Amino acid sequence: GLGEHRAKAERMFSLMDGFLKNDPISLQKDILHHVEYTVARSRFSFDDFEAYQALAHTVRDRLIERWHDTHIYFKRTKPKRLYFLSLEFLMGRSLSNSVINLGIEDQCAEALNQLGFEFEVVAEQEGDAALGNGGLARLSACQMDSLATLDYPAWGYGLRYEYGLFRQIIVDGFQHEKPDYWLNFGNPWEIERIHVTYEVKFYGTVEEVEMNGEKQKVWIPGETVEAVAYDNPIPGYGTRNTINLRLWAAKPSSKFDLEAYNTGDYINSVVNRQNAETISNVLYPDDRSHQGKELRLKQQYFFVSASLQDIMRRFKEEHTNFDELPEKVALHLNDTHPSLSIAEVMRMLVDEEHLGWHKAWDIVCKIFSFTTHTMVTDGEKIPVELLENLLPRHLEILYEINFNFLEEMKKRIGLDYSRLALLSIVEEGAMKSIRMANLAIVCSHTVNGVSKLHLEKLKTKTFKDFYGLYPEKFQCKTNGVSQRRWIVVSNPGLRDLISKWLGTEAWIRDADLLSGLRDHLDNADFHLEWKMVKKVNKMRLAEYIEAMSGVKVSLDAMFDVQVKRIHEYKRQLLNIFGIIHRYNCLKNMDKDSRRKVVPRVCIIGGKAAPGYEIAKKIIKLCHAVAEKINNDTDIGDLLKVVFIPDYNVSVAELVIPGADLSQHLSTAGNEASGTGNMKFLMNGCLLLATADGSTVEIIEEIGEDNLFVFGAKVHEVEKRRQKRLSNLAPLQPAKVPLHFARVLRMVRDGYFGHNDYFKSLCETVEFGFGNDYYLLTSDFGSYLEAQAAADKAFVNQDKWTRMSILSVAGSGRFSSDRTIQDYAESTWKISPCRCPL
Ligand code: CR1
Repeated sequence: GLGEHRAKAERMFSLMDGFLKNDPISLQKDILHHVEYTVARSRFSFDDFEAYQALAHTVRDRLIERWHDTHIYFKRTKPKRLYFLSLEFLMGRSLSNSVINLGIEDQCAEALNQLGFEFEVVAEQEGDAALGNGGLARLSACQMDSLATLDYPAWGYGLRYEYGLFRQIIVDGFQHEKPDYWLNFGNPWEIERIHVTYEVKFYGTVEEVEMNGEKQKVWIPGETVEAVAYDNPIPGYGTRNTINLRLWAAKPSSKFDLEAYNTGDYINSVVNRQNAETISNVLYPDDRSHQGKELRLKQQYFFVSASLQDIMRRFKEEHTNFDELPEKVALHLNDTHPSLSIAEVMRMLVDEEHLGWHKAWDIVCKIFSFTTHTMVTDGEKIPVELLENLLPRHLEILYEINFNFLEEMKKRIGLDYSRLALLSIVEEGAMKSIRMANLAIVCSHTVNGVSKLHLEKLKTKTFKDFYGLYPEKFQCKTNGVSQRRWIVVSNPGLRDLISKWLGTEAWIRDADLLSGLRDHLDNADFHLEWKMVKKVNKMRLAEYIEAMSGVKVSLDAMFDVQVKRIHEYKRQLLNIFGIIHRYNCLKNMDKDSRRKVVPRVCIIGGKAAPGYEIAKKIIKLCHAVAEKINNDTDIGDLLKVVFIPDYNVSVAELVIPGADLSQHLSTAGNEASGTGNMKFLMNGCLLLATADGSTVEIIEEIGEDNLFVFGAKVHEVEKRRQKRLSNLAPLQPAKVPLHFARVLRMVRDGYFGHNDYFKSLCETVEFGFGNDYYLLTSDFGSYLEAQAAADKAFVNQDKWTRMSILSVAGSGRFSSDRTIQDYAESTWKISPCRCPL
């Protein structure tokens, strides 16, 4: 009975002796316990890495307590839940973030200290969890942090790739890719749930059967693999709430090789089992294009199927009627990658729950929301041929969704077949395929852009036709980043300074409070401390640069940084051309003029997709230019060029706080949002940027005077491109600015060596070839002016410091807390559910 139950619970609780304690002595005991029983080392002799492992387990225990309490609380209160579906999460390291969010950083540092270790050194032992490519993936990580901190009842779902994003090795200036087998030394931040498994099915046929006198489609699958859950606790800051990121790994199903086994083909049956495991093995390293690969499709469905089985199981545990689904479940599609979810929910509701098509469709249209992260029109597509083979029943469902949709459209817009063809979820043609974006738009109640400018483009260009049909669906949720990760974890000096001058740490949960820094804008002491913090961060970065590349840099120089994925539209080439131009100017100067020059350290970092040749050439050019300039004794400290290899989250945490200036050079209209700009802004680094993506809103917030804006605006870009292409004669040499032509010629003619190799790179900006699609030629002059303005501002350190303070003070709006609250209230319709202490 109930009494017995309670007595048992009480007995258990007294055995547990309450919760784990967080004073330094208790932490120390736990660390030593884990050294001995988890890491299996002697408590008298263990190294930094083993100390890391033991501390990580100590912290993990505390995360698990909170995780449990949060889940029990959610289960009891049954709030509407958000499920955030994303194929990529770039979590980076977890230790520092966890101890900060748990509020036990000082205690941990002290505990380690007494054992003879230093927290910073121990934290450095952790490798990155790099289960994603770039912007989209890091955004997901920041958003998880905000969901937990704001107490939302949310779960993240993703894939547990065994190989994360490749590690970038530079050999002789060329990028090489090394597999990132990140689980090699174990991962204390995950909890393997060997009992949470689902079967995921592939291939096979669809048959029609009679069921209760009605014809029903059933899918008879041909292959089964098992999905195993790995839970990654995500602690909120200033709350007990700790939510879950559940990642799936593929395991061979215990059933599927029975036949082979019975027929005696033992070896083949084992080999087949291994094939199953490859599904979740490796992250695709292309951040923009996915070209109809079967394995990629398998990954997507594997992810979708396991997640939705888990979600539906939980829903059924808590509720009895599917009519309640839209009030209790919000499913968010992070880009088109998880869009198969739509077909899968239909299949579950129609084929398994027998709700009937219309009822199921009605429900589906109320539960999905979608965010797109690209400006590109030509989005993700799945070849019908692949689907037909791998997921035959889903293809039928997609056809039916499309048929109904087109019928409805015919009623609305008439038999305008060219318009209907554009709207269609199915693309006819040489390669018949499913347009994932169209699917996501048709079936979601909300379609979000990631900046105002992005939304505008979605409405007027990319999804113009859909916007005409469903104007109310389209919304803007400007991206944000977590100030916990990007100030508190990565810039402790700035954190202390901000808290001291604001007189509170409340800004860590409420970034709008950062605007209070404006009250001290002209305080000399504040300026002094501000500059000191930057100096210390520059020192850290300088040490790292020297260790990585052997280049010694001067702390008096302006640290100028461009770090992000390498892409033509991001125009790293414009940066390099600017550097070459600066070099030419320095070479032509007399001694006196040189004395007035602001020394620069130009830092570039980022990975190129392995198959993206031009991007790889940009990396090589960067090294070739660095080699030439850094070894020119004539130039000395006036100009240094550094490529930081293997840019990732933990490198970003080091680089961003140490930057004076950061560059965001995308040709206007190409960067959906950009989030790097926000991280630099929060770290008091000035931006040199085009009016693209979210930078437009940064300009709105801090004013044009507090950053260096250059280049064609969005509306000018189209005109310039048109002009260029309609120009029948190839553009006259005279129309290419002289200094641009000169820099280009130097690269093409081998001034930096490798002229054959750089030829195709040069051609991207030459007429008659690539036609300079990204408009480097026409933006070059304006770019150099912005650079000159930055130099000028840097000379006046008072002015620079003011701009830097105003950047941080204006960064509150770019916290992911603001983004998430907006999503929660207007898109997901979920409310905070705060677990009591
Ligand atoms: C966009 O290119 C945006 C992030 C996050 C990127 C970038 O402008 O800030 O998404 N897209 O919304 C991306 O990574 C794979 O696509």
